[in-house]
Amino acid sequence: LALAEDIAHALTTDQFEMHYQPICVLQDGRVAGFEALIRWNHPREGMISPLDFLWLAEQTGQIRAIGMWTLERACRDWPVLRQATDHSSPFVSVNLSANQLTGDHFVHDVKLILERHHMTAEELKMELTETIIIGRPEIASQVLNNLIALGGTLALDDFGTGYSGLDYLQRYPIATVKIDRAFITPLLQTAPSLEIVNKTIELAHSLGMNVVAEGIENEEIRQKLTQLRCDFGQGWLFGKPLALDDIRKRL
Ligand code: G
Ligand code: G
Ligand code: MN
Ligand code: NA
Repeated sequence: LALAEDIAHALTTDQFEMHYQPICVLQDGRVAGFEALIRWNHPREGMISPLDFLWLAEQTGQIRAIGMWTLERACRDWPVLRQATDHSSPFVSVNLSANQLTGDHFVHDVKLILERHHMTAEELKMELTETIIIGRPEIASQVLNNLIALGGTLALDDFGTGYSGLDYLQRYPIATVKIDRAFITPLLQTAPSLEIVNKTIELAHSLGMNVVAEGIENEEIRQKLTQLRCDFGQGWLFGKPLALDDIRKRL
Protein backbone atom coordinates (compact mmCIF):
# COMPACT_ATOMS: atom_id res chain seq x y z
CA LEU A 1 0.00 0.00 0.00
CA ALA A 2 1.44 3.32 -1.08
CA LEU A 3 0.08 5.24 1.91
CA ALA A 4 1.58 2.75 4.38
CA GLU A 5 4.98 3.13 2.70
CA ASP A 6 4.55 6.87 2.91
CA ILE A 7 3.87 6.61 6.65
CA ALA A 8 7.07 4.63 7.18
CA HIS A 9 8.95 7.23 5.19
CA ALA A 10 7.26 10.07 7.06
CA LEU A 11 8.52 8.74 10.38
CA THR A 12 12.14 8.67 9.23
CA THR A 13 12.05 12.02 7.43
CA ASP A 14 10.32 14.08 10.08
CA GLN A 15 7.11 14.84 8.19
CA PHE A 16 4.85 14.65 11.23
CA GLU A 17 4.10 17.78 13.20
CA MET A 18 2.41 18.28 16.50
CA HIS A 19 -0.11 21.04 17.04
CA TYR A 20 -1.41 22.05 20.44
CA GLN A 21 -4.89 23.25 21.34
CA PRO A 22 -5.43 25.09 24.64
CA ILE A 23 -7.71 23.62 27.31
CA CYS A 24 -8.94 26.50 29.48
CA VAL A 25 -10.56 27.09 32.84
CA LEU A 26 -14.12 27.90 31.79
CA GLN A 27 -14.73 30.64 34.32
CA ASP A 28 -11.78 32.88 33.56
CA GLY A 29 -10.17 31.48 30.42
CA ARG A 30 -6.78 30.71 31.98
CA VAL A 31 -4.87 28.04 30.02
CA ALA A 32 -4.70 24.86 32.12
CA GLY A 33 -3.10 22.64 29.49
CA PHE A 34 -2.90 21.65 25.84
CA GLU A 35 -4.12 18.70 23.78
CA ALA A 36 -1.49 17.42 21.37
CA LEU A 37 -2.94 16.76 17.89
CA ILE A 38 -0.77 15.19 15.22
CA ARG A 39 -0.61 16.45 11.61
CA TRP A 40 1.14 15.01 8.61
CA ASN A 41 2.89 17.53 6.43
CA HIS A 42 3.00 15.37 3.30
CA PRO A 43 5.45 16.48 0.58
CA ARG A 44 2.87 16.05 -2.22
CA GLU A 45 -0.54 16.06 -0.50
CA GLY A 46 0.04 18.93 1.92
CA MET A 47 -1.32 18.84 5.45
CA ILE A 48 -3.15 15.53 6.13
CA SER A 49 -5.59 15.16 9.04
CA PRO A 50 -4.99 12.33 11.53
CA LEU A 51 -8.45 10.99 10.61
CA ASP A 52 -7.08 10.22 7.13
CA PHE A 53 -4.08 8.11 8.12
CA LEU A 54 -4.38 6.88 11.71
CA TRP A 55 -6.96 4.22 10.73
CA LEU A 56 -4.41 2.70 8.34
CA ALA A 57 -1.58 2.98 10.85
CA GLU A 58 -3.82 1.08 13.30
CA GLN A 59 -4.15 -1.74 10.78
CA THR A 60 -0.49 -1.96 9.85
CA GLY A 61 0.80 -1.63 13.41
CA GLN A 62 2.62 1.60 12.54
CA ILE A 63 0.47 3.29 15.17
CA ARG A 64 2.93 2.09 17.80
CA ALA A 65 5.80 4.00 16.22
CA ILE A 66 3.55 7.01 15.65
CA GLY A 67 2.32 6.78 19.22
CA MET A 68 5.86 6.80 20.58
CA TRP A 69 6.66 9.76 18.36
CA THR A 70 3.57 11.52 19.71
CA LEU A 71 4.51 10.99 23.35
CA GLU A 72 8.12 11.89 22.77
CA ARG A 73 7.26 15.08 20.91
CA ALA A 74 4.66 16.26 23.41
CA CYS A 75 7.09 15.73 26.28
CA ARG A 76 9.96 17.36 24.41
CA ASP A 77 7.74 20.41 23.82
CA TRP A 78 6.49 20.50 27.41
CA PRO A 79 8.86 23.23 28.71
CA VAL A 80 7.45 25.70 26.15
CA LEU A 81 3.86 24.56 26.65
CA ARG A 82 4.18 24.83 30.41
CA GLN A 83 5.31 28.43 30.10
CA ALA A 84 2.14 29.13 28.12
CA THR A 85 -0.11 27.77 30.89
CA ASP A 86 -1.45 29.62 33.91
CA HIS A 87 -2.66 26.94 36.31
CA SER A 88 -1.60 25.15 39.47
CA SER A 89 -1.57 21.73 37.80
CA PRO A 90 -0.72 22.27 34.13
CA PHE A 91 -0.68 19.37 31.67
CA VAL A 92 -0.22 18.24 28.12
CA SER A 93 -2.72 15.69 26.92
CA VAL A 94 -2.00 13.03 24.28
CA ASN A 95 -4.38 10.69 22.48
CA LEU A 96 -3.71 6.97 22.78
CA SER A 97 -4.78 4.29 20.31
CA ALA A 98 -5.90 0.74 21.00
CA ASN A 99 -3.00 -1.00 19.35
CA GLN A 100 -0.52 1.20 21.13
CA LEU A 101 -1.53 -0.30 24.45
CA THR A 102 -0.97 -3.87 23.31
CA GLY A 103 2.79 -3.41 22.90
CA ASP A 104 4.82 -5.19 25.62
CA HIS A 105 6.76 -2.14 26.61
CA PHE A 106 4.18 0.60 26.53
CA VAL A 107 4.07 1.49 30.21
CA HIS A 108 7.82 1.11 30.55
CA ASP A 109 8.34 3.38 27.53
CA VAL A 110 6.08 6.04 29.04
CA LYS A 111 8.11 5.89 32.23
CA LEU A 112 11.38 6.35 30.33
CA ILE A 113 10.03 9.26 28.31
CA LEU A 114 8.81 11.02 31.46
CA GLU A 115 12.19 10.52 33.12
CA ARG A 116 14.10 11.70 30.09
CA HIS A 117 12.13 14.94 30.00
CA HIS A 118 12.00 15.44 33.76
CA MET A 119 8.23 15.37 33.76
CA THR A 120 5.95 14.26 36.54
CA ALA A 121 3.21 11.81 35.60
CA GLU A 122 0.54 14.40 36.46
CA GLU A 123 1.89 16.65 33.74
CA LEU A 124 1.13 14.03 31.08
CA LYS A 125 -2.54 13.26 30.58
CA MET A 126 -3.56 10.36 28.37
CA GLU A 127 -6.81 10.47 26.41
CA LEU A 128 -8.58 7.21 25.69
CA THR A 129 -11.90 6.59 23.98
CA GLU A 130 -14.58 4.21 25.16
CA THR A 131 -13.95 2.09 22.08
CA ILE A 132 -10.35 1.51 23.15
CA ILE A 133 -11.31 0.41 26.61
CA ILE A 134 -14.11 -1.84 25.43
CA GLY A 135 -12.30 -3.39 22.44
CA ARG A 136 -9.64 -5.21 24.48
CA PRO A 137 -10.80 -5.21 28.10
CA GLU A 138 -8.12 -7.57 29.47
CA ILE A 139 -5.26 -5.60 27.97
CA ALA A 140 -6.82 -2.27 28.76
CA SER A 141 -7.30 -3.27 32.36
CA GLN A 142 -3.68 -4.32 32.84
CA VAL A 143 -2.10 -1.47 30.93
CA LEU A 144 -4.34 1.20 32.43
CA ASN A 145 -3.71 0.02 35.94
CA ASN A 146 0.05 0.06 35.25
CA LEU A 147 -0.22 3.58 33.89
CA ILE A 148 -2.09 4.66 36.99
CA ALA A 149 0.52 2.97 39.18
CA LEU A 150 3.07 5.14 37.43
CA GLY A 151 1.05 8.16 38.56
CA GLY A 152 -0.45 8.85 35.13
CA THR A 153 -3.76 10.63 34.62
CA LEU A 154 -6.42 9.31 32.28
CA ALA A 155 -9.04 11.28 30.40
CA LEU A 156 -12.03 9.65 28.74
CA ASP A 157 -12.26 11.22 25.27
CA ASP A 158 -15.33 11.63 23.03
CA PHE A 159 -17.59 10.81 25.98
CA GLY A 160 -21.07 9.81 24.93
CA THR A 161 -20.31 8.88 21.34
CA GLY A 162 -19.15 5.29 21.81
CA TYR A 163 -20.90 2.43 23.51
CA SER A 164 -21.57 4.52 26.58
CA GLY A 165 -21.39 1.60 28.93
CA LEU A 166 -20.82 3.28 32.24
CA ASP A 167 -19.12 0.39 34.00
CA TYR A 168 -15.58 1.49 33.15
CA LEU A 169 -16.22 4.70 35.08
CA GLN A 170 -16.20 2.54 38.18
CA ARG A 171 -13.49 0.15 37.00
CA TYR A 172 -10.77 2.64 36.10
CA PRO A 173 -9.51 5.67 37.95
CA ILE A 174 -10.43 8.14 35.23
CA ALA A 175 -9.61 11.71 36.27
CA THR A 176 -11.27 13.61 33.45
CA VAL A 177 -14.30 13.19 31.21
CA LYS A 178 -14.24 14.99 27.88
CA ILE A 179 -17.74 15.63 26.58
CA ASP A 180 -17.80 15.32 22.80
CA ARG A 181 -18.51 18.27 20.54
CA ALA A 182 -21.61 16.45 19.26
CA PHE A 183 -23.33 17.36 22.56
CA ILE A 184 -21.80 20.82 22.96
CA THR A 185 -22.64 22.30 19.54
CA PRO A 186 -26.45 21.87 19.94
CA LEU A 187 -26.39 22.74 23.66
CA LEU A 188 -28.55 25.87 23.36
CA GLN A 189 -30.82 24.51 20.64
CA THR A 190 -32.02 21.16 21.93
CA ALA A 191 -33.33 20.19 25.34
CA PRO A 192 -31.88 16.64 25.21
CA SER A 193 -28.31 17.79 24.64
CA LEU A 194 -28.63 20.24 27.54
CA GLU A 195 -29.90 17.50 29.85
CA ILE A 196 -27.25 15.02 28.74
CA VAL A 197 -24.48 17.53 29.34
CA ASN A 198 -25.98 18.64 32.64
CA LYS A 199 -26.28 15.10 33.95
CA THR A 200 -22.88 14.04 32.64
CA ILE A 201 -21.25 16.90 34.55
CA GLU A 202 -23.16 15.96 37.70
CA LEU A 203 -22.21 12.30 37.33
CA ALA A 204 -18.55 13.07 36.71
CA HIS A 205 -18.35 15.42 39.67
CA SER A 206 -20.07 12.98 41.98
CA LEU A 207 -17.40 10.44 41.01
CA GLY A 208 -14.62 12.94 41.73
CA MET A 209 -13.79 13.53 38.07
CA ASN A 210 -13.41 16.85 36.32
CA VAL A 211 -15.00 17.72 32.99
CA VAL A 212 -13.73 19.22 29.73
CA ALA A 213 -16.32 20.37 27.18
CA GLU A 214 -15.04 20.07 23.62
CA GLY A 215 -15.86 22.16 20.58
CA ILE A 216 -16.85 25.42 22.30
CA GLU A 217 -17.18 27.96 19.51
CA ASN A 218 -18.98 30.90 21.14
CA GLU A 219 -19.41 32.86 24.34
CA GLU A 220 -23.05 31.86 24.86
CA ILE A 221 -22.14 28.19 25.05
CA ARG A 222 -19.23 28.94 27.37
CA GLN A 223 -21.57 30.83 29.72
CA LYS A 224 -24.11 28.04 29.75
CA LEU A 225 -21.41 25.49 30.52
CA THR A 226 -20.08 27.69 33.31
CA GLN A 227 -23.59 27.76 34.80
CA LEU A 228 -23.64 23.97 34.58
CA ARG A 229 -20.37 23.96 36.58
CA CYS A 230 -18.29 22.44 33.82
CA ASP A 231 -14.60 22.82 34.76
CA PHE A 232 -12.67 23.23 31.51
CA GLY A 233 -13.33 24.11 27.89
CA GLN A 234 -11.64 23.44 24.58
CA GLY A 235 -12.62 24.85 21.22
CA TRP A 236 -12.19 27.64 18.74
CA LEU A 237 -13.47 30.24 21.22
CA PHE A 238 -10.31 29.66 23.25
CA GLY A 239 -8.01 28.76 20.39
CA LYS A 240 -7.39 26.47 17.45
CA PRO A 241 -4.58 23.93 17.48
CA LEU A 242 -1.30 25.81 16.97
CA ALA A 243 2.24 24.85 15.99
CA LEU A 244 4.75 25.14 18.83
CA ASP A 245 6.44 28.12 17.16
CA ASP A 246 3.16 30.03 17.21
CA ILE A 247 2.72 29.27 20.90
CA ARG A 248 6.27 30.40 21.55
CA LYS A 249 5.65 33.68 19.71
CA ARG A 250 2.72 34.47 21.97
CA LEU A 251 4.73 34.10 25.16
O1 G B 1 -7.05 17.56 15.19
P1 G B 1 -8.15 16.78 14.54
O2 G B 1 -9.54 17.29 14.83
O3 G B 1 -7.98 16.67 13.05
O4 G B 1 -8.04 15.28 15.14
C1 G B 1 -8.85 14.29 14.66
C2 G B 1 -8.77 13.05 15.53
O5 G B 1 -7.47 12.49 15.52
C3 G B 1 -9.12 13.31 16.98
O6 G B 1 -10.15 12.41 17.31
C4 G B 1 -7.90 12.95 17.75
O7 G B 1 -8.27 12.25 18.93
C5 G B 1 -7.10 12.06 16.82
N1 G B 1 -5.68 12.30 17.04
C6 G B 1 -5.01 13.45 16.87
N2 G B 1 -3.70 13.30 17.17
C7 G B 1 -3.54 12.02 17.55
C8 G B 1 -2.41 11.26 18.01
O8 G B 1 -1.28 11.73 18.13
N3 G B 1 -2.64 9.94 18.29
C9 G B 1 -3.86 9.37 18.17
N4 G B 1 -3.99 8.09 18.46
N5 G B 1 -4.95 10.06 17.77
C10 G B 1 -4.80 11.38 17.47
O1 G C 1 -9.44 13.88 20.18
P1 G C 1 -10.68 14.52 19.64
O2 G C 1 -11.54 13.61 18.87
O3 G C 1 -11.47 15.21 20.69
O4 G C 1 -10.11 15.66 18.68
C1 G C 1 -10.50 16.96 18.74
C2 G C 1 -10.79 17.45 17.34
O5 G C 1 -11.77 18.49 17.34
C3 G C 1 -9.57 18.02 16.64
O6 G C 1 -9.58 17.55 15.34
C4 G C 1 -9.79 19.49 16.65
O7 G C 1 -9.18 20.14 15.53
C5 G C 1 -11.30 19.59 16.59
N1 G C 1 -11.81 20.80 17.24
C6 G C 1 -11.32 21.36 18.36
N2 G C 1 -12.05 22.44 18.71
C7 G C 1 -13.05 22.55 17.80
C8 G C 1 -14.13 23.47 17.65
O8 G C 1 -14.36 24.40 18.42
N3 G C 1 -14.95 23.26 16.60
C9 G C 1 -14.77 22.25 15.72
N4 G C 1 -15.62 22.15 14.69
N5 G C 1 -13.75 21.36 15.83
C10 G C 1 -12.90 21.51 16.86
MN1 MN D 1 -8.78 13.92 22.17
NA1 NA E 1 -13.08 14.22 21.64
